[in-house]
Amino acid sequence: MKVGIVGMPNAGKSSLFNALTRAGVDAANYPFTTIEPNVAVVAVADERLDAVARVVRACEIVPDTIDFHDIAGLVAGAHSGEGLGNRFLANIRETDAIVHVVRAHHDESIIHPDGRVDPLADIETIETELIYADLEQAERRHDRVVRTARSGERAAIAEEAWLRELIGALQSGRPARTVPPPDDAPHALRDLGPLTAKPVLFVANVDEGSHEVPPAVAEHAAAQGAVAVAVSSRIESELAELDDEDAAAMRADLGLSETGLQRVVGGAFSLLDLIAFFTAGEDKPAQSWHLRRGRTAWHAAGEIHSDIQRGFVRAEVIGWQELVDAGGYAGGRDRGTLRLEGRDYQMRDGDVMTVKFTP
Ligand SMILES: Nc1nc2c(ncn2[C@@H]2O[C@H](COP(=O)(O)OP(=O)(O)O)[C@@H](O)[C@H]2O)c(=O)[nH]1
Ligand SMILES: [Mg+2]
Repeated sequence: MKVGIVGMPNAGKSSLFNALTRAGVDAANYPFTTIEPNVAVVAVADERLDAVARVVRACEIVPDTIDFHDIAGLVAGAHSGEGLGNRFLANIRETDAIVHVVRAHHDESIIHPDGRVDPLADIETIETELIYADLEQAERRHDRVVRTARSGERAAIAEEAWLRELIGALQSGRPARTVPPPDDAPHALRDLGPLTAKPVLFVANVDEGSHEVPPAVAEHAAAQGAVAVAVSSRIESELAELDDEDAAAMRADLGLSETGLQRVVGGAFSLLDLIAFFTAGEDKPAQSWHLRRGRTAWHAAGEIHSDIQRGFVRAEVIGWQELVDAGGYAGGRDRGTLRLEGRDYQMRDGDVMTVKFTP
């Protein structure tokens, strides 16, 4: 899962990103992860995975991760810029969700590009850029689809009508998420990948000692069905420099219960309607994975490896709590809580799965 961090210059994106990087995972456990300077790979902590690992005597714990991309260069007019502006837009197009950092702290020593602290105005500046970027993309795509639609192809006709509606919405300042995708052109939304259709988590970068999302930001988020959290990017980046004990003491002093980073990671995670499932075995890693709700054992197998999906025969499935209660797989088999399921079994949150497959 990929999340792009956007916001005005000086909003506090890089400070938040640095804190996330230091809290990041040991890359050795994730051989397929490309380590890039603007990507922070952060583990999604899950106590259920720890319990599963203990009961099956797994050799290590490998939590699933979220990649946070620090996306610089979003300023008013970026959508029309050559080079940097376009490059940054390509970067967010590939993400599953957006974290929108907005300055709400009043430190006068930090310059604001527009010379005033106004979180709602900043949000609107960024959202306008994203809408312009989507509009340009949608118009370009429409020019092409209009020609295939003339051939009478059903999917092209549906896509053309959808693009026209989308262009109208964007022109009147409404985000792409307000226009439902066409039933007859199932790939249209994914092919276009509009930025303003992605789920958004607002992160209000607040004054040290404040824990409140400014009301204007909270209202704006609520109106979109989005979530907003308050974080001090500066404190989080300072806390990330300390060892655990000192950080805990400083948190207690500041009256911060949960880490701001956990709020950001948890918030980003809840944006997508995902469930967790686990794989684990004795002397093997215990691992967590994520899947869109409603997906099947066959889809789950594909998350693990395309070979496992291709050779899928059946899956042994048990709920994590049932596995813990039974003291392991053998106990689950005795109690009948470990079941055999076929490829169409709909995965549930917290399932522990072992796929039998022909290589
Ligand atoms: N006082 C204060 N300063 C901050 C906070 N977050 C970031 N800054 C400062 O604001 C400046 C810009 O922050 P940065 O994270 O680089 O912003 P970016 O341009 O969005 O990446 C830096 O000097 C930070 O130290 C904060 O929560 N409080
Ligand atoms: Mg930056």
